[in-house]
Amino acid sequence: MTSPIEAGVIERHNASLRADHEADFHSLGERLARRGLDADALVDKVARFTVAVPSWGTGTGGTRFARFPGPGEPRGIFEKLDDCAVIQALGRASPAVSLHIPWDKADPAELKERADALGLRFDAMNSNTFQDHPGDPNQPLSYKFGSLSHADPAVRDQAVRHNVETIRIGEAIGSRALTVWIGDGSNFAGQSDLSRAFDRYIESMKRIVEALPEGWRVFSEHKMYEPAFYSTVVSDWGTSLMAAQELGTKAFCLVDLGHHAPNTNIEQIVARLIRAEKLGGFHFNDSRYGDDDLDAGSIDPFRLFLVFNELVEAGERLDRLEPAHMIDQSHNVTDPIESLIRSGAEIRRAYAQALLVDRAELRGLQDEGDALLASDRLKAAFRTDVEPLLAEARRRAGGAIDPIRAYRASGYRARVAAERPAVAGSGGGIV
Ligand code: LRH
Ligand code: MN
Ligand code: MN
Repeated sequence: MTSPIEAGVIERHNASLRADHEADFHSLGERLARRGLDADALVDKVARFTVAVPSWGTGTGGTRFARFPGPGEPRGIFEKLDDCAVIQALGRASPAVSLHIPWDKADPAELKERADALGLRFDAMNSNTFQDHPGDPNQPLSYKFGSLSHADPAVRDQAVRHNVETIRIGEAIGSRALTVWIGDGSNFAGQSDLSRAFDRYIESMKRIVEALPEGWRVFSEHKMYEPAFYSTVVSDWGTSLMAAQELGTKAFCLVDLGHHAPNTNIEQIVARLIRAEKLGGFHFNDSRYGDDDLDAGSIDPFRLFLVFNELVEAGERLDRLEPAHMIDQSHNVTDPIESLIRSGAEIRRAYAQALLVDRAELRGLQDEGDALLASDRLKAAFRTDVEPLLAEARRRAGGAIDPIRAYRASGYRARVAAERPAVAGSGGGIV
């Protein structure tokens, strides 16, 4: 396996932090033992939890106003994969990459070969019928007025064919799921028939489901608004659940944390989808106002913890669902590699904290109606500094105790900045 991080960087970095880290891990282990928890078992669980990196997150995302690319931006999918390998080498939380087609279109054999060489694999594929693709001979028609729900059957056919093509690429590179997010909707009352648009979406999705290979799943990703501002065809988890139920056993719902109104109780949505056996996966990110695509856990880590609290609470019911964990962020003011390393750790942090909750005690307090202590016990898990557990999981897997510092010490960004000429700084950003 080739690693873009020079051998020895991680070793030297870990050696410099080892003594402090061991003391911190030991002290946390003692405190956890008093609560009946085994630190080593927790490290194992945390190490098994992984989250896929979005290929599109390795470049500076930009907004619709501007994009401010940083040095050494990846110029295509193969350089994006190199950056993903750096994220994995240091953080050890992200062995898989989620691709977006056609942004990442390339010869599948080459994609597979490169990923294998870097020790990476591919998680869910993402199709893209929310933009026009002028250079793509397979997609000459415009998605201005929708894709899978478009009133014109020719546009719907094109959008279905694009999804099938995305599945075929995914098949060739070892993916086993397709995430469908459509921007379809309307900007004016009266512009679109709300019921007929949804009927057309379901009809198109049925054709996509038929094209799924054995063992594959399709995730429908809901989003309240944007780009359509009056109505969106797959606007909420209720719509997404209706679709998944109608589409059958291969169809599931994907929860992108940023796709809800501020203050929405997302953890309750997660609990409901688990109960309906339709939770397919996540796009993790954080937000304050809308689909901000900020770094996971950067604004409201408590909400992220509460989502994980539901996942851990579901136990075996969740294991059967095997939800796909993916990050979906847009980085505008940070080095995307640093953001993605840190987000992987934040997501694991929420998971580790949720593992600390004494479930039997909590249930007892809930049943007794002890609101204060129930909340306090849950908060006690959230308040625990689990950083030594996360660092130990990384270290045991060959990663860095402090991955951001190790990344900066590696000089990777300066090196690729010299190899990858700067890209233009203006023009519309992408999602
Ligand atoms: C839509 C979305 C969806 C896209 C990604 C780029 O807002 O969350 O997942 O594929 O952004
Ligand atoms: Mn998303
Ligand atoms: Mn989004």
